[in-house]
Formats: sequence, C-alpha cells, structure tokens
Amino acid sequence: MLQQTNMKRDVLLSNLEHQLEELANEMFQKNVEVLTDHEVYFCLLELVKRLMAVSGQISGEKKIYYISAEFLIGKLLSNNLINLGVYDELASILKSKGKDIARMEEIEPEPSLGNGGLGRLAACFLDSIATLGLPGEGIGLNYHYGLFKQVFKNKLQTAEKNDWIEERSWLTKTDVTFDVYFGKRKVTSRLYDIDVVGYGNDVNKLRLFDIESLDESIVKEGIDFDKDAIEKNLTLFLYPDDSDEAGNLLRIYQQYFMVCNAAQLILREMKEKKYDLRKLYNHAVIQINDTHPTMVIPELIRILVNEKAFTMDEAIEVVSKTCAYTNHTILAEALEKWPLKYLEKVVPQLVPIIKELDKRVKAKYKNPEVQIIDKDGRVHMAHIDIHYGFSVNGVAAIHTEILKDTELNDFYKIYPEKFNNKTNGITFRRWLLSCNRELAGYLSQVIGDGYKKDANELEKLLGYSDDQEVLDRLAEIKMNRKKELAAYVKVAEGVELNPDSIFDIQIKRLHEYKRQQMNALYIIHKYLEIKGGKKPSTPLTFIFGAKAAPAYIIAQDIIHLLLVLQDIINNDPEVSPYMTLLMVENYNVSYAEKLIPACDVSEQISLASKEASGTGNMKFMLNGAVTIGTSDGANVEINELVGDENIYVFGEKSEAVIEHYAKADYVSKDYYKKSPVIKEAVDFIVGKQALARGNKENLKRLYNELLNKDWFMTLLDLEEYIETKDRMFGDYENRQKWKKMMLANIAKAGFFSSDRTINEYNRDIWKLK
Ligand code: CJB
Repeated sequence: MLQQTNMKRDVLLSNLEHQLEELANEMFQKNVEVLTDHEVYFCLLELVKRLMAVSGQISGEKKIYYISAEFLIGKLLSNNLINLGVYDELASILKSKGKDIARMEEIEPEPSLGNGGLGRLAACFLDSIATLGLPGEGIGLNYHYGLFKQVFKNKLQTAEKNDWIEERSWLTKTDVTFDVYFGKRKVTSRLYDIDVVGYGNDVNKLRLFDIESLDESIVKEGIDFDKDAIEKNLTLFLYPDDSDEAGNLLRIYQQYFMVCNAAQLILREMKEKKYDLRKLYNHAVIQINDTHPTMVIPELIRILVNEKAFTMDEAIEVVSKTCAYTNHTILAEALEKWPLKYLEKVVPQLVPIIKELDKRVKAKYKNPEVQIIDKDGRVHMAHIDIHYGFSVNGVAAIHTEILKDTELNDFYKIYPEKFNNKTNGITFRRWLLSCNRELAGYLSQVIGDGYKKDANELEKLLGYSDDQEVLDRLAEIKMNRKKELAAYVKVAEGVELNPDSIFDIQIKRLHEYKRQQMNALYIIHKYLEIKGGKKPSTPLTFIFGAKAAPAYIIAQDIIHLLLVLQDIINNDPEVSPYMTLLMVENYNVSYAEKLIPACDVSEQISLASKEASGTGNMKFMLNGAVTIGTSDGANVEINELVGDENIYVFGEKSEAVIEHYAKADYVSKDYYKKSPVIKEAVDFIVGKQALARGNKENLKRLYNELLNKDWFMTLLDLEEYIETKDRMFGDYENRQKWKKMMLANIAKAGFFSSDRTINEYNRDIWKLK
C-alpha cells in the first residue's frame, strides 16, 4: 500500500509541469500561459491537494488529538510547497510560463481561524507534529468569517466579516456528520478536513467541524447578527462579542459543539480500529488547548457512562488518563468561569456530570480555591482540567514557575507531579524558510542545510561572528526585506517608509498588559524631543499591528491614539524626515510574514509576569532582530541564550510586579507627578494637537485610565524604557556591533523551533511512538 502511494507520488512529482498543464486544461480548458493569476492559483491548489493525497498518511497505535478553538494556519500554498519539497521547481515552471509565484501567493485568501498567539501556536504545532512523523490531528471549528477583518474609519477600528472560504479552498468536505444535542435541541455537524503536510511529506489532518444549517445571510451590518439563532450562526465567527448574555451563551454553544464532535470522532475511530475503550489512553491523548475545549472531559465521561456501560468511577479514571491541559495565561479574565445557569441552558446533559465532578472535589478538599463550582455558582473550567486531567503545562519557564508558585499554587500542592513546562516554539518552515527565503538560502550556504532538520545547527553561525563578509551579508539581507516591506506598505497603506531608518516593530493583539500604550508614550516623547531640536542620528520608523477585541474599549482607545499620532507625526514636516509611525490595517499572519523579516528592533514590553510566553519574540530573533523587552515569558529564555550583551532588558521583574498587586501599592499618578518626562508625554494625549485630530471621548478616557488606574502599570517602567530604547538606538549607530548582535540572535534561535517543543510534549506527555 505504502509502496503504491509512493509510486503514485513519484509519478506526480516527476512531471509537475505536465500535471499543471493537465489541470489547467481540465479545470479551465486553457494552457497555463493564458490563465489568469487566480486560475493559476486554483490549479496550484488542486495540484498540491493531489500531491498530499498520495503522500503518506501518518498512522500509529496512539494518536494526539489537539483540540483548540483556534488554528491560525495562515496561507498554506507556499508552506505546503516547501514542505513537499517542490517550491523551487514549481516557481521556475511558472516563471517559464510567464507567471510569478509571488502573485499567486498574494491571491490566496488567509483563513482567519484564530486570534493571536494561542491559535498560531496550534498551527505551528500541527506543522511540527507532521514533520516529526507523529500521528496527530487538530480538531476545531470551521468559522466562515473567522476573526473579524479590521478596517480603520475616522481613526477608529471597525470590524467587518472576513469572508475567506472560496468555492475552491484547502477544505475538503467529508461525508462525516454527527448529531449534536443541546438539551433537546438537535443540530447536525459536518466535518471538513485540511491536510497538514510536514517537512518531508508525511501528512496529518486538521479536522474542522461546521454546522449544516449555517446561514451566512444573517450577518447584516459589520459583524452584527442574531446571537440567539444558534442553528444559523454557530460557526460564523470566532469569539463573537461576549459583552452580553447571548454572546456568552453562544460561546458555550460553540465550545460544546466543538468537543461533542471531537468526542464522537475519537470514539468512532476507536471503534473502527477495534480498540478497547477501557484502554482509551493507550490509543488517544487529548491536549486541551486553554480552557475552551474543557467540556470534552465531562462529555466523554457522559458518553462512556450513558452509552458504553462504564461506571462513573471507571469513566472518570479513563478520561483523566487521556486528557492533558495547557495553560496560556494568568490573566483572570481569560480563565473561563461559566455560570452554572448558562450551562444548564445550553448543555443540561453535562450539568449532572459537572456536579458529580465537583462533589468529588468538595469531598476531598476543603480549600475554596480549588473547587470546580464556586460559592457564586460559577464553574471554573481550568479546575476541571487540573483535577481530571493528567498533565498541566505552562508555555515558558517563568510562566510555569508563576503557575506553580502563585496562580495555581493550591493545585500544585495537591498534584506536583502533574505540572510541567513546555516552552513554546515556532515552525522554522514558515518563519524562516518561507518568509525569508534569501536568509534561509544564505544560511544554508554558510552553515549547510542541516539546520532545516535540526534547528540547533544554527549555532554553527557563531563561528562566523568575526567574518566580515557574513556580517555584511546579514545586514544586506535585512535591508532587502526592509525595502520590500516599504514597497508593499506604500501600496497597501499609502505610507512612505525609509529603509535607511531603524524599523522598530510591535505586532501582537492589542492588550493593556502588552503595553502598546507605553510604546506610544515613548513615541510622543521622541516627537517632542525632535520638535525641541534634538534629532536622532538615524531616522526612526515605528510600526504597529494589532486588533482589539470589539468590546475592549480601552484597547480601541489605544488604537485611536496610535492613529492620531500617525497623523500628527507623518504630517509634520519638521519631524517626518526623522521619524515615521505606521499602524498597519488588519494585521494578520500574512502581514507578519512581511514585517518580521524587515524588523531591526523587536518590541516585547509586556508587564513582567503577564505575558505567558510570546512567540513573536522568537520569530523576530530568528530573522535577526534585536529584542527590547521586559523579563517576561520567553524573553527570559531568549536573554539566557543570547546573553545580556545581545538583548535590551528593562523594567521591574515579575516578583516585584506580583508584590505590587498583592500589596495594591502601585499608584500611577505618583509616577506622573514625579517625572516631568512622563507628565509631558501623558498630557500630550489630551493636548491641543491630539484633540485637533482625534476624538475627545476616546483620548480623555485613555488619559484618565493611565492616570487613575493603569492596571498594567505602564508608568511604572516608562522612564527605564525610554533610557533603554535611547541606548539601543544609539548602539545601532555602531553598525559592526549591531551586525554581531543580529548574528548572535539568529544563531541562538534554534531552541525555539516548535520541533523541539513537540518532541518535549511527546517525551513527557503524549508518549507516542
Ligand atoms: N494567549 O493568544 C492567547 N490567547 C489567550 O486566550 C491566552 C493566551 C497567548 O498564547 C500564546 C501561546 O502560548 C502565548 O505565547 C502568549 O503569551 C499568550 O498571550
């Protein structure tokens, strides 16, 4: 069988040009030369799908099911071509027919099945699981409009639907459908698959469930729709606005729909393979990605007890040995707690199970902090995972330590053996080989190809720290990416960037703890300095990309401030030769692939203790940017790897921050009063210039927030941030020193390959052969 597929694959591969021509004929009755770019893209899509269909499906006695509400997979064409090993060949075939593969890459719509780091991590993991030849599937939902598309109007973020599914896409409709019951309300699901090909041709699947009765036409203005019409809306959007009860209920509907389908899919497979359900954990391991899929635990228990003749004890034991939980945040608002009465409305059949799980905990432990149902009748989803799963992991060393010592300390005392750390990683296929082909090619030339399979080999680059030719080439490649970005941005945003300036980039979801507002205050400070006659030696370009949750008001205000500043700075002839600001519209994976390779200064400035890991920090480093950051998340490990001389660290440490919270002794106004520099920058937000170009309501609210609350302590670190950043920009002038820092960062990035992360998950948690 395997031999047969290998042969078919060889035949396809040996004659790609012929295959492409045949497809052009079959699909459009034309030769490739005369196809439109869009038609070429569809032919490539079909060709890659066929190639994947005849590649080896990964199989084994035990499989990892990675359940996640988000899979931020990004565009797939170029990555699939790279992983199949045919990118270069196809690019040159297309070129010979007058077609530029880069244009096809632009045409592909980006699936918007995720929001931020957690979703992108899941996508990197799928790539690594397949690359390492491990049997594994992602299970999630097929949101038709995904996360919203961000459009700026009057310097404010507005949200539109992101219509990414075309008539031909990577989705393959299967004949698998399941009944899903919300109490007595029955709906029908349909499974769509996306093939995930690893680097080296092995194929796994991403399985996305959809509701059959979906009705796209119910979306009216922007992203508004009837939240109660579950049959019609269930898989329309990722994270619908949850500022009201209907929005909360919809999330619970989505989550149950996801896990009910997942459970049926897994049990169906166990049956097909005739595995003993009592040994489920020998054949399946379920990774619960944050708390969104937590209901898979009570759902599996319910099915085993009601339909498979398990006793409650037996069901709990089997399920607990099968499920593992990953925590991605210590932010209280992101740790889901569903009111029991909501669960009663949506999934009454799970409530007796959850109550039973809670009863058992209450019988054993008196501590109110570890209960599943609290005194206010809220169900703590993470607590279900920890009591009834066999593993709990954080996503960076410092994050896991904070979980053990502080946030989940009560649980750690009960189950020390369950806790483990898995520092996040990124797939180098997308974040180097695909997004920076010139750098990847040059690295191969200098240190050989081995780093593509074993990322640690990047360290060989350290042997070239004093090789002028290598240093110069790295700088030249960076300049090439900056020029490309500038050309793209000019068309996409209508903003002119100077490639000779320093590109300072902060791209990530908009959240107060990530402190885009602190960066904005630095920019105001610089603006005022330039106005006062103090000009930077090298011009500065500040770039932001971020979406704010539609119901997160202050985050919207921060976007507004950035757009107001952009208007002020870029239109001030005294300042604009020295400084540019750009907030890109609709930041997404594809944009990241253009921004990251062009970055000089990587902004990782979260309030220490709050960023679980970060993964953008790793992508920037791999592409030769130097980090300015706090001692937070994976920044700490980056610092350990590159040493203090190749990173700029500032700000209060996490222990001090945690203490500020415990003592409630941080008063932002004190910092404002104490420092004229801080005061001047903060006041600018509601000064004449800003108010002339922005909305008083938004700016005033942000100003008040910073002065009277500042929950994420922006002003705490601002002075040190300004000093450190100024020093960093100063060091940029020493081109030789900077080039060496670039080289050291690239050389030390190997640790952050998601292949390493997945090997660790497998070694410690999944234990697949
Ligand atoms: N994260 O993207 C999300 N969404 C959440 O709801 C909670 C956390 C992020 O997950 C990433 C992957 O682990 C982390 O790198 C990042 O620090 C965290 O904010």
